[in-house]
Amino acid sequence: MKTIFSPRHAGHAGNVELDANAIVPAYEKPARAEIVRARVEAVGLGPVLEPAVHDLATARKVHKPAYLDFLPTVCPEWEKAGRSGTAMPYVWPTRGLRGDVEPRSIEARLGFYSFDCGATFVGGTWDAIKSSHDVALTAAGLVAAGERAAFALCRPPGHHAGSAFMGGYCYINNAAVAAEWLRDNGAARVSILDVDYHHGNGTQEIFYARADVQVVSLHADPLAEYPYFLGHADERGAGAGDGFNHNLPLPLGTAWAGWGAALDTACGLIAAQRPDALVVSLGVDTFERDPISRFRLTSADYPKIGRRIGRLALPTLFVMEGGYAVEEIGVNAVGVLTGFEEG
Ligand code: OKP
Ligand code: ZN
Repeated sequence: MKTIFSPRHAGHAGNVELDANAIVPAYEKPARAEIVRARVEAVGLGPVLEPAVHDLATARKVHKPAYLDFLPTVCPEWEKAGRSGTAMPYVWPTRGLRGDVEPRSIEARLGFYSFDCGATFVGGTWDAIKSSHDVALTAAGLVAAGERAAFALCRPPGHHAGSAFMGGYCYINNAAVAAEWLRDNGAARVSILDVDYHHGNGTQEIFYARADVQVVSLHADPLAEYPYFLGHADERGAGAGDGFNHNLPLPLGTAWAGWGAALDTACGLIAAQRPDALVVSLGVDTFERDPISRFRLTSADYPKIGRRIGRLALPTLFVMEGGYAVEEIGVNAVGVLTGFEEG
């Protein structure tokens, strides 16, 4: 299968993050994408191609236009305010405050358009966000044109980004934009399977009231794990979308036995939907040695994931999400893809 990859991700570098009690270098760093690309080349998965430049028309259907317009203004405004280094939100309009009035100052607008302090900005961040979006849409185009599968090697990731908020290293929801684009380009029904360790709260929020995009997610139980405030099993969709959202939360410590069984359940739900295309939010932070996660999958398990997804026999777009064990991220992510191709 073809991989779409943009070197422009690399400008999103040197960010810091708040890690419980310290400011540390961001776990979501450029080496992640470089190591995955190197592994794609090492195993000869297929050609690695740069994305075409796409407009934001489809992104404006899944995100609020004012939110998208805000993203490229962050760094210029941060500098105008006399600040430097990593721009990071730190005040939010939570319950009891006004979430309907957009303030003027950049520090307040960062909070207005986020749910945590995990989506940070440096000089190259907007360009990387836009390139990641272009990667997803270019790869979606390959699938729409008849390829069995394509790999969007997106960075930054997207599944925590909702219609009007960023968070958890995510800004534009690449998988959601790709799913929406597939809907507009011949797929009447699309399913999204999110196998990242963390619940894809943004993807769920974007499609929650829709029946044409089914969202199925396997993730760590939000009672115990980030993003904490969404991802429970009783969230089934709303209105026309009732019954089209499926959460399979799993306990911390889950290994292949429990995880593989949940994947089987998820694949059954997708097969029953009979979608015209599948988008996989491919996070490999389910790995036993992931530094911020607590599942116990091994490198030998990732090809099994790909084989099971391959058995669905659907046109499939893989979109890179998380995975922070940088040494093994290439073997694990590409293991899913080679398993898919064998199966
Ligand atoms: C993004 B993706 C560490 C706290 C947790 C958020 C994790 C975001 C994961 N400072 N930070 O789903 O892999
Ligand atoms: Zn994750």
